[in-house]
Amino acid sequence: MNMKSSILAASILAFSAATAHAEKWDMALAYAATNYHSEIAAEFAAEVTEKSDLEIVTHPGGSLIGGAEIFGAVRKGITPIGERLISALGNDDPIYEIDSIPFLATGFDGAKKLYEASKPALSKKLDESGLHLLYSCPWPPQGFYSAKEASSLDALSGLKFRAYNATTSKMAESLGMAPTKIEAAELAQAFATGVAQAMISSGSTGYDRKLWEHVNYYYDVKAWLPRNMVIVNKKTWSRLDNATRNVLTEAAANAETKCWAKAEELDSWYVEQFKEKGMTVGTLNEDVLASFKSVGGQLKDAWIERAGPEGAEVLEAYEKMN
Ligand code: PCA
Repeated sequence: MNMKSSILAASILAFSAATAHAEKWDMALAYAATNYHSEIAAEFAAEVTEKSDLEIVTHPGGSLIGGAEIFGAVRKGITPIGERLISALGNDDPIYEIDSIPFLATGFDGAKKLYEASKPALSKKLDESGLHLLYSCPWPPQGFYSAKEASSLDALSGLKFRAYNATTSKMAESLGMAPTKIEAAELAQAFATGVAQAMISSGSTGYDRKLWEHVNYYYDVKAWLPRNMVIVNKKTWSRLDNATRNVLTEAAANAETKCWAKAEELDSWYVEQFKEKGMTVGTLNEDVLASFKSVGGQLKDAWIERAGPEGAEVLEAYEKMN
């Protein structure tokens, strides 16, 4: 084939690939393209695109819609599909915060059980809000990053703390730090300019945002495992034919299985990277950990009160699984 005809052939192929799909969805993602959540979302999109009439294109790093706006945007149908950190939605309903109750589920097994126990209530709440749940995937256990050594609570006093939900805000405040909500996409900037000096998050997000360039200490607290969820606008979902819905459901189940396994596989790897980059990695001393747990206990009690009988039912179902 000469050059001209191979270019022609390539453009015919590209044209037919582009027109083979009856519909295209832009999928809004908040986290880095190289993060496993985003990579698996891209694999999910590719599987749907390959097996159905629907093409899904992912937009990581808040490039289409910023993290804080994704939930509302999918709900309103501004974009049909997106991924959001569930616990950031606590103002809408306490059920969204169950995965961030401090020290309730602190490992992958517990987090999985908590997901199973809470999934009916979560799906129901989303459905009432005009959304359909496709899948949900955890972040690794949450640790504490600090510019100062956490030798005591006094040493942490007044540190500017980056929060990603109400639980992290309240936790920081009760521990004497000064919280500000910042999306992961803006983290490197916030730490570089001194807007943030500490945070609670997973090794994953610290790794993505090269936190070792800004803070020296990482404490492997294992405070909880928050999750992201992938949601679709319910009206858009309802008008899909059954075959397309089945492809989406199956691809979502595959993504969910892969994503849980990946999170677990990467957990200790991230922490190893911090050591290699020269961070001081360890666990909190007994006194500071006791303070984290005591504040965590208060937050748990406050959640139980806010969540009422529906929340109690989910917690009971979780406790029965253990
Ligand atoms: N990373 C996300 C949420 C929890 C996590 O581990 C973040 O820091 O925004």
